[in-house]
Amino acid sequence: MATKDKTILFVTPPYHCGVVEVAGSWPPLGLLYLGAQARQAGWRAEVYDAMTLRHDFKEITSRLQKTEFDVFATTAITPTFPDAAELCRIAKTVNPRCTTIIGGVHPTFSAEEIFAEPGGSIDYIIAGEGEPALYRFLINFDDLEKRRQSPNLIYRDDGRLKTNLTLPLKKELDELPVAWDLLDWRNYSYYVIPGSRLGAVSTSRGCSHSCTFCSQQRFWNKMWRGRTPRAVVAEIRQVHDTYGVNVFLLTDEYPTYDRDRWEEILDRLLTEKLDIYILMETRVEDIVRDEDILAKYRRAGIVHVYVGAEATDQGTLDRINKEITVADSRRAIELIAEYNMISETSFVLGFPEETEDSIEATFRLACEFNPDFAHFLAITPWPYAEFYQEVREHIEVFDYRRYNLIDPIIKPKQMTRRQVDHAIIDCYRRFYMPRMSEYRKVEDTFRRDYLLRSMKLIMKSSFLISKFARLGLNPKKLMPDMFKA
Ligand code: B12
Ligand code: SF4
Repeated sequence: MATKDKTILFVTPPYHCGVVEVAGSWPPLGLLYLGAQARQAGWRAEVYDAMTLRHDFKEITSRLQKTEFDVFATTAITPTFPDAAELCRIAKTVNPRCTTIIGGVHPTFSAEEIFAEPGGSIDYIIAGEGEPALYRFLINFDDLEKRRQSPNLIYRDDGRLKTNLTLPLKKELDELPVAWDLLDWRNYSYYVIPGSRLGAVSTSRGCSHSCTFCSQQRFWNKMWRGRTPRAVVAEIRQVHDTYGVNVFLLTDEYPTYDRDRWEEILDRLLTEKLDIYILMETRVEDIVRDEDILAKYRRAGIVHVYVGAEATDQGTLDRINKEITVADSRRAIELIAEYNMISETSFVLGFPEETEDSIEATFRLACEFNPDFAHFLAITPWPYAEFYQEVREHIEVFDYRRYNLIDPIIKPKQMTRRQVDHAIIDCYRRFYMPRMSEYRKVEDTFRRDYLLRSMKLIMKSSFLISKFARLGLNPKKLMPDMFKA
């Protein structure tokens, strides 16, 4: 065991763009896994969730001035990277003796760009799965030579990029502890269920599929690893009993990959008789496969299922290698509703071949699929995803803050980005406007309240309001009902 008196401070980038975050304030689960490793290495760990607290850089600076830390750690996906880099700059200004580290999908694959210029504020990237690598880094910290030999480390030395050996992915995920006590749980809530406390649990990591636009399959080496049902359900019970969490997001890319394991998780949840709600994402063909146990999903607490339909024509699905059929997407959405769960899906628009007509065709089919919630997203080429090279010549936006699935990044051959932006907001407007009155008529009170509250949150969210404004529309006038308390 190395140092006992050093502190690692984890801070979330204060980036906001709407969509998912309109529904709740979400715990930064990855940092809780990492905090537990820091403790195992003999360090003190602190999590400052600036994003959830909605602190701006000024407030963050003043908080850092009052905090002692030796290592400053942050995390980044592509849209949050510029803010994460700014956090490191502030940390170095406030505390020039600190060491800054960053991890997550964007830095893992963008080291060359990040270290292109000398004199940046990021000392080290810890690439890939963070736990074992961070542990070794902190254990080695006091000896600079050893520290620099830590696995998964990328840094700049003498103007050159140094990349260390990569650790294999951990086989036994159950062995990874989570430092749940690092959060102030009062800050986390799922706004759709009033008075709720929101937690996050990871039952598995990775995905074996190869969708070309996706960053996650590459990050986890196209490998799926699952935890045991016993450990997953014990953790849910513990977080529920200790912190009063009653809504759980499953953060997995693909929780249902192994049907036997998944069904055992459901069975164990049923045995526990917890009064909880679960939100999850999975693939459409698994919902179709699981028709015989969907009633069990619902009884175990699953209330909201997101499935990535992505497109309504087989050509586009094949082009992005989604490996699903349009028929399965349609059926999955029907089944989720049939078993009284809320269905959510997204349709990505703005491919190079997109036209006003193809968007209209997607919109019409999206209405036919009839999910409870549809998102019309701008296809976003993560710079390290296979899809990026395919569309490279059509990319017009290079500011990563806008790589958020909301702002069009690609200019289709026959449309402007502005037209794509307008088409997206028009899809939202036409999809949601008729639904308010339909949702009011839903008989099941849980379902009705859930739908109405979610709709209000979506419509009041800043990303839609600013999109509407760009079209010269005022959602308050278009949908006054949504803005009533
Ligand atoms: C939960 C979640 C959120 C939460 C974030 C809560 C939080 N503060 O963490 C909310 C709902 C706010 C959110 C919002 C958005 N999200 Co999100 N989100 C997820 C989700 C479902 C799970 C993330 C998670 O908790 N994973 C579990 C933990 C254990 O893994 P992890 O975070 O990757 O961390 C591990 C490693 O990455 C690494 N690591 C990470 N950070 C660090 C730091 C250090 C120092 C080290 C050493 C290691 C390290 O070690 C960790 C442990 O192994 C992922 C999809 C997925 N299945 O991963 C999408 C995902 C990350 N989100 C994504 C996107 C695009 C967004 C939005 C832009 C969407 C939108 N328009 O609303 C916004 C951005 C808002 C914002 N400020 O972040 C994309 C990112 C794509 C990309 N390559 O950039 C993903 C991958 C989804 C997707 N389909 O593509 N999201
Ligand atoms: S199924 Fe989901 S997680 Fe898996 S590769 Fe496709 S988009 Fe990525």
